Parts: sequence; structure tokens; C-alpha cells
Amino acid sequence: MKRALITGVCGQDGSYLAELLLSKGYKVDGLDRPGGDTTIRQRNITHLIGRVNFKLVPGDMLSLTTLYDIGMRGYDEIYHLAAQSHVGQSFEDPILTVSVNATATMKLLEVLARLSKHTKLYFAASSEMFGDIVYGESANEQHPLMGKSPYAVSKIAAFNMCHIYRKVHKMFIVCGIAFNHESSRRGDDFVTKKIALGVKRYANYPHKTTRVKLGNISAIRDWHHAKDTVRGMWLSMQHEKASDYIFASGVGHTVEDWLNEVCKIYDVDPNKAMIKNQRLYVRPWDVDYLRGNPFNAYNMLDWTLTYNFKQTVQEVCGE
Ligand code: G4F
Repeated sequence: MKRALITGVCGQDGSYLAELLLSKGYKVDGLDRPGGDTTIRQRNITHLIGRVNFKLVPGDMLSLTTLYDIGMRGYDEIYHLAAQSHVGQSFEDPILTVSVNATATMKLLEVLARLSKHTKLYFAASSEMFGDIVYGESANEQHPLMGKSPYAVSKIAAFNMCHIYRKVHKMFIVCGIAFNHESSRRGDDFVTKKIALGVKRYANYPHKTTRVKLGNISAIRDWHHAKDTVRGMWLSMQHEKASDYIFASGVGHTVEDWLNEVCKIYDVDPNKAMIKNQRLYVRPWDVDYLRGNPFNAYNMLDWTLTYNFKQTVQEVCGE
């Protein structure tokens, strides 16, 4: 029986990944950072708590004790998903973002190199690392990294460090460069879920006070479903060679496209349901266009998408 650790198990990806690993017969530990309301924090994994082979391990990636314990447990596989993952918030607290996303990941690498070199590590990198891609083109794993936010820079630092440990310490480290991936378990402050919840509220109470307040709705993102991403994570860790993989749909849509699709579901006029360019939600420096080329994941991992754009929107809306 393989033993795996998922950091960030309470998040969207962590919860789907825990389900997948349990279905494959793994013994799964989930790192759970105490704090806030437990019911809210654990809402994505309530159905897993108490299940045989699933255990919550309290800890914090910022704690050296936690990192040391992880090293000492000698896991077969670690899926390192814990992060400050909100790009907008990274402008508000760049230091925390770098501490959690970059420095803690670097410490984890060092701990594993010293205490548990056989452990395979998956690092959740991000398409934000690319910064803008030339309009109309798509990024593969070799695309230059020109991050435009503290979040992006933190992920670039950790990504580069993963390459160093893969090369110098001969460790099995996979970097998954996931483009935007969504689901009904997405946090409420990401634009997809925010629109889904906001338009539904407007449909029920159509009034100017219930309109969804948005920032830049012309940004283009390459969205797919998070269940597909986590399958890619697992597949990439089973390949004989550790590598980098793009997880993307290869199709770009604007935030406005997402809004229009949600408005179709609730039968409301998008122009009435939202207010755009709200300063609070416009980023100091936004990535205008992101589209990925998942050829390597398709080719080397037999990774396929089971949700298209429309189905992803529907599932996020819970419809
Ligand atoms: O939903 P978002 O906040 O996702 P973003 O910034 O693309 O990042 C997500 O995907 C990355 C992968 O590419 C992950 F690495 C990252 O951790 C995260 O999961 O924003 C999407 C777009 C942006 O252009 C943003 O400016 O939507 C635009 N937007 C417009 N109005 C808004 C809003 N974003 C948010 N969160 N809230 C708004 O009101």
C-alpha cells in the first residue's frame, strides 16, 4: 500500500486528489493547517473524515517542525499543493506569498534531500509563471517565465529550485504547470466561482445592489475542470521519469465568456447582472492572455479532458 501526503488537502485540488488516491488504494495523510472555522476550512473534505486510510495531520508549511516530521515519515509520494494561491492577494501581501509558496517549498526540498530522498514529490507550479503569452500562441513547458505578480515570482522561484534538486540530488520531482482549473469546490473569491454565485444571487433578487462587481473581464484564461488536473498529477507521478507537464485545455476564453455562459444558465442579461472595471478587483498588473499546450501530458501520460468549457461552467454552478 502506497503512502502519500497531500499538503493543502482542504483545498479544491487537495480534496479531489485525496478521493482519487483513496480510490487507488493509497493510505493518504492530508496536511491541515489549523485556524479559522474548522467547518468552513474542511468543507471540501467532510465526506472523507473518518474514512479508513485517510488521516488529517495538523501542521503548517511555515513550521520547521512540520517539515521535519514530513521528512521523517518517509512517504512514497508527496503532492505539494499548499500555497497562497490568490494572485490578486499576492499584491497585498507579497512577503507572506513568497514565504509560503517559495521559501517553504525550498525548505521541504532540503528536508527531503536530507531525510527522505526516495520520496517522489509533485510541485504545483502555475501558468501565471509565464506572464503574458503572445496573443494567439500557446505555451509549452519551455516557454520563458516572465511572471507579473508576486504570486508568479514565488512559483517561479520554487519551480527553478525543484529543477535544481531534481538535477543535483537526483530526486524524483514532477512540476505540474496547471492552467486555471475550476469546480464547485473552488474558493468563492476566484472569478469563476464569484460569477457563478453572484449571477445566481442576481437571478433570485434582480436589483442594482445584487449585481456582480468585477475587475478586468477581457482577460483570457485557459480553463479546465480540477478533477482532470488532479488525474494529471497522479499520472505524472507514475511515469518512469520525473518531468514538467502543462495541464491545460488548449482553448482560451475571456472572463466575459464565462460570465455569458453562467448568465445563460440562470437566464439573465449579462449587462444587467454585472458591473465591470471595479477598481477593487482590477489588479495592478494583470496577465491578459494565457493559453497552454498540453501535448506532452496527452502524449506521455495519456492525459485527457473529461469536461469541456461548458460542462466545467455547469459543474461550477452546481447545475
Ligand atoms: O480567478 P482568478 O483570480 O484566477 P487567476 O488569477 O488566473 O489565478 C488562478 O489560476 C492560476 C493558474 O493560471 C493559479 F496559479 C492561481 O493560483 C489561481 O488558481 O482570475 C482570473 C482572471 C484575472 O485576469 C482577473 O484579473 O479574472 C480577472 N478578474 C476580473 N474580475 C477577477 C475579477 N478575478 C477575481 N479573482 N475577482 C474578480 O472580481
